[in-house]
Amino acid sequence: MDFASQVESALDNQQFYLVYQPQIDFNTGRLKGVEALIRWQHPTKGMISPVEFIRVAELTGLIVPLGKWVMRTACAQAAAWRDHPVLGQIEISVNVSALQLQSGTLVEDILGILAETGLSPHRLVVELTESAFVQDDGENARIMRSLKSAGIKLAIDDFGTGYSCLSYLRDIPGDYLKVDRSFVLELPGHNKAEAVIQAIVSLGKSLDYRIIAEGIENQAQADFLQRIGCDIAQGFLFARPMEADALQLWSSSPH
Ligand code: G
Ligand code: G
Ligand code: MN
Ligand code: NA
Repeated sequence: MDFASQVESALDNQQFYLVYQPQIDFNTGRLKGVEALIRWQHPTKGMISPVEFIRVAELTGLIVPLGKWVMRTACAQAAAWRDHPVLGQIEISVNVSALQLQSGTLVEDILGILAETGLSPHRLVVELTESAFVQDDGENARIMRSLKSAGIKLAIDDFGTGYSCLSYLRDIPGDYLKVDRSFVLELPGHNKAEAVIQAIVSLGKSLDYRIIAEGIENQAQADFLQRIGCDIAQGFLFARPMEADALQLWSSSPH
């Protein structure tokens, strides 16, 4: 069976599952939200990274049903946490591929899933990688505005790596800017990486974005990012992506 067919049958055979990585408010230390991340437990090959199969799913169009599965599973999970004192309040971020935007039904798909699961749109953040805005003829920005007017929040992921024209930051109603991990990796002490991050933070803030730094692995990185005004922290220093049960335990124990 070729790889694309394996992705397709994995969806039918429930080999995919989601893990959730905490995002912490730098100022309050509280849990702000979680990012849902897909995992594939292959029956013979073991764990396969999304880096390997998302691209194949995009090339074959399978990303549309797969992305819908991710959205439905994440929203159903967030809705199921309704009565949990911490997890009942937080936002859930879901990665959406640029190719899902081109399906033409993204907005109605998401609204349908929210209605079906009963999750409030204010609890959902759509994460879209910056490269989705390269060569956007305006259609993607229009989709973003429809999501926004439904009350859904928007994060621009992998910011700083997409070679896109910065003017889109002004044209789309984004809520969060996620500084790409590759910049955080070089902190602290690399003057140029520090300068780039500071520029991203100040640009983002002046356009009313909240800044999320991802890939924070040590305290020195966290201290630097907090000092220059990042709002939200995500990374192994704080917590790894976890399955729902583990997240529930984590959120009710001191950390
Ligand atoms: O979690 P991990 O670091 O293995 O993820 C690797 C890459 O896969 C990241 O770029 C992440 O954005 C992407 N990814 C993880 N889950 C999803 C998903 O549900 N949908 C899409 N489109 N990308 C995902
Ligand atoms: O592209 P995107 O931002 O969606 O990718 C998020 C990915 O980054 C997740 O797959 C997650 O597993 C990974 N990740 C999260 N925190 C860290 C970290 O501190 N270090 C590294 N190396 N990867 C991380
Ligand atoms: Mn992401
Ligand atoms: Na990212």
